[in-house]
Amino acid sequence: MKPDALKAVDPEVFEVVRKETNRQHNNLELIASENFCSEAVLAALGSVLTNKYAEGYPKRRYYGGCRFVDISENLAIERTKKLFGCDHANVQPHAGTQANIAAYLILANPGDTIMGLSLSHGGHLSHGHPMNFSGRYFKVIQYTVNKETEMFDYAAIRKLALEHKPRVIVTGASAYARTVHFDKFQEICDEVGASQLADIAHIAGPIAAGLHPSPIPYADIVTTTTHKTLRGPRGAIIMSKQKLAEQMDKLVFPGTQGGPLEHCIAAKAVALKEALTDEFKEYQRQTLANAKALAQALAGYGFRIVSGGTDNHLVLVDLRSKNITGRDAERALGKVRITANRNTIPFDPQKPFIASGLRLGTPALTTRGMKEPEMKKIAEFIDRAIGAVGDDDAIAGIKADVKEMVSAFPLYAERRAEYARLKDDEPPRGENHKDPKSTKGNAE
Ligand code: DSN
Repeated sequence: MKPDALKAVDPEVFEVVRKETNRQHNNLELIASENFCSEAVLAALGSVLTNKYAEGYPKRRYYGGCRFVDISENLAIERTKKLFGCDHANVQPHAGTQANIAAYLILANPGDTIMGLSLSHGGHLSHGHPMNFSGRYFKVIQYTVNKETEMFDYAAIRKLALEHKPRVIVTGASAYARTVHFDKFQEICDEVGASQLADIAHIAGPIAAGLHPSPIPYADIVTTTTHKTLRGPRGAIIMSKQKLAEQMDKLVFPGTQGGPLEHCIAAKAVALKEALTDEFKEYQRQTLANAKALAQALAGYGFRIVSGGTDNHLVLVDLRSKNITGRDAERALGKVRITANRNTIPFDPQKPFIASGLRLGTPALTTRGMKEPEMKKIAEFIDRAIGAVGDDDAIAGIKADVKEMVSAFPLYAERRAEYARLKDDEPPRGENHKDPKSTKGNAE
């Protein structure tokens, strides 16, 4: 649908989409789990495939008329297998947590013991948090990072596993900047008789590009979202060894989900095709180089980088030396149009809602074409913004510098031009059309 038509049918939602498109262009996006997918991915996502019910799997559906969505779902499956080298792939999970629900139910029974990284040490809600289904239906043992190194201590994890004999050990993280050694985790799994469930949602892109060790040779099940470093639509994928293929498909549908989102699955296929290119490999290399440059530059401004650096796309920053909490830093950055999220640091003295850290990631800005020189400037903007709380002139200065930077790396330019045209086409509204404030929305 052309934006004109959306505007005619629902001007309120049109405004949301217009403003969000401009916001994404006008802000420096440093949320480590976000990215900007391509126009091709968006085209598949916004297609009539959303209309189709296709419960079941290609050639084994419970509805008629599935011959075309069978093709796109098979493409997504085959491309996943090629990209990651897995035996079996299911591309139907609606989101990462849904993928993990199915994975747990294949590997364990409710009440069994599972072991995952604590959320406050960089884990994920679905890795055993007490408020999440994973913490409610399983007995959970949480491992942490080492207090000194702030990295995984495989000897300590082994000791914990030997003590509790979990059925499943979950590997992978949401805020861990160092290499995950899936082979070492597998040695522990083999020793205690556990299955390894690797959740690679954050590092799927570097793994696909061969820049981070892959869990595929080791883990029984690997889950990933498709919208983070993989730069696809919002959704997830499960991969497994052949021996679990049939069971896994049954656990996704009908076990834990109903009808698949065939428009999302087609968009996953497009993103996976993009991920199989050399350009994507180069994009991943630059994302990691940018994270290193950002970490180094921030350290130069006196920020303490958790674990002393990064091996992947994210940087975890301890703000305590700057006398500001994660929550206040997130707000200070928001004022100058830098988007990031507060995050707990290992052994954080603050509650998660306040937090002592910031999690910064480079996937989105690297998609815009930014490189090391921009990362150095962004570290400077961050340092200035954190020092500028309450100083309106300083904030205005940083905001102007951010504006200059984002203007040099346009995002969704054609869409924004179209929205701007529609905005300009609006009939003058009495005296108000002369008021510069009437076009303020364009700069959101
Ligand atoms: N909420 C995601 C993140 O930001 O890492 C994980 O699902």
